Amino acid sequence: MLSITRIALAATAVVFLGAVSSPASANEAEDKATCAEADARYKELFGDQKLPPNTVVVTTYNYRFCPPSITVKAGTTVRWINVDKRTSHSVWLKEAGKEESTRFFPEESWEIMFDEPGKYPYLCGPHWDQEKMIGTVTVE
Ligand SMILES: [Cu+2]
Repeated sequence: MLSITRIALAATAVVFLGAVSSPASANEAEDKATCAEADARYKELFGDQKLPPNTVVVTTYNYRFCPPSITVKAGTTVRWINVDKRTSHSVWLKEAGKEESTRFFPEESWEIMFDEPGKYPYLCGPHWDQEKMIGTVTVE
């Protein structure tokens, strides 16, 4: 009697853990795959483009910012480049009290220089709500 209860509890624990951990890792794997595609698109489109000094690139692709989180030094310009085929995106540093950027279309970009250390979460205006297209810039 006792051992049956133990087995049942153990089985419940496994099912519970599985339910909690698998959706998160599935999303993470999906995001990684999306960003790998975005990197390939970027290389195809802009592979030999020289960036100005102190500039880093974040791509927008398939409703994701790639990479979604970056850490930069104060004085760095972040350039968001759209490597999608037909969707436009924006960058909205809403928590920092900024206005939403203009929408940038495939192969277009938008950029801003970060000179104040801090954590800057941002959204894509048209896609943050439905698609959870969000990112963070941490400035050191
Ligand atoms: Cu978007």
